[in-house]
Order: sequence, then structure tokens, then C-alpha cells
Amino acid sequence: MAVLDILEFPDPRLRTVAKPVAVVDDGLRKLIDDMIETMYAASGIGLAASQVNVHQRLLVLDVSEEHNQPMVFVNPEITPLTDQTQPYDEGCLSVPGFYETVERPERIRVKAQDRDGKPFEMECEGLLAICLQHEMDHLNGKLFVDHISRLKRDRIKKKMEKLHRQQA
Ligand code: QAP
Ligand code: CO
Repeated sequence: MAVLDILEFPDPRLRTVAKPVAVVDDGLRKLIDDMIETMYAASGIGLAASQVNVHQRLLVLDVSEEHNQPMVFVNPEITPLTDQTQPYDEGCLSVPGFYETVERPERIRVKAQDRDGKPFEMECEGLLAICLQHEMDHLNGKLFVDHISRLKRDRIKKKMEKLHRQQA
């Protein structure tokens, strides 16, 4: 297993729209395991393949209290089950150190494949629903900062660019 590098905002590669996964094979399972390890190493609760510069429709998350129940979604598709939204102070491993309130539908249905390529469906609410929608956004080249005001987004962009200059 390996800890992968995570792309950081405003890296333009985070804007790539991911392509469907054609086959779930050992190569993909290795990527899934590396993504889970990367998520835990960074103290995250969710990670999309886009964030590790792999532009395939795949995400992992773990919203359990003990951080010991990783979930895998290959080719996920989500549909809202209600117009009702819930606000949550979201962060992102690609925008470290920044948190902003985002409103998203409270309940969703997800259709996806598991790590063996087997299709499954489930209904989600609470943090799981929020996290899945946040990670789905990544697969579509979208970030949580796209849900806040341009003023706030531009401020975060400037601060991230400054940090990256200092790291260079
Ligand atoms: C997405 O985000 C998410 O700034 C996953 O310094 C966030 O795992 C879904 C993290 C909130 C639902 C609600 C962020 C770790 C982790 C940071 C994350 C940081 C260290 C973010
Ligand atoms: Co994120």
C-alpha cells in the first residue's frame, strides 16, 4: 500500500471531469487500497480519485466514529430524495485549513459498484449523504469552494497560492 500525493486548490487538474471505470480489476483494487490509506494518513473522511490525479469515477469514504469502516463507490450515481437541505461546515483534503458552510440535500439515493464490481444501491442521510455529495462533486471537477461566494473563494485561492509559493 502507498500514500499518494493529494492535489491542492487551485490546481487546474482538480477541474477534470472523471471518466467511468470500465473494469474493476486488481489494478483498480490496488488504487482503492492506496486511496483508503491516503485518506486515513491525511485524517480525512472522504477522498475522490480526482484528488490523487486519477480521473476515473471512484471515491472512498469513512464516516464511522472509529475510522474503521471504509466504503468504496465505483461509478457512483446519486439522486436527491428531498428538496430539504442541511448546512454543514465542510472542509476538503485539497483545500487544507479552510472550512465553509455548504447546503446540500439531506437525503440521497446512490447507485454504485463495490470493490468487486458488484452493483449496489443505498439511501443515505446525515454526514454520509454530505460526504458522498462532496466527493461526487470532485468527480465532476467541482470543489466545495464553488458553493460559496466568489469573494470567499478568491480569498481562499490567494491564501493557498501564497502557501504554495512558500512551500516551493
Ligand atoms: C469531505 O473532507 C467532507 O482542512 C472530506 O486540515 C468534509 O476529509 C465531507 C481535512 C466535510 C463532509 C463534510 C481537512 C483534514 C479533511 C482539512 C475531509 C485538514 C485536514 C477533510
Ligand atoms: Co474534497
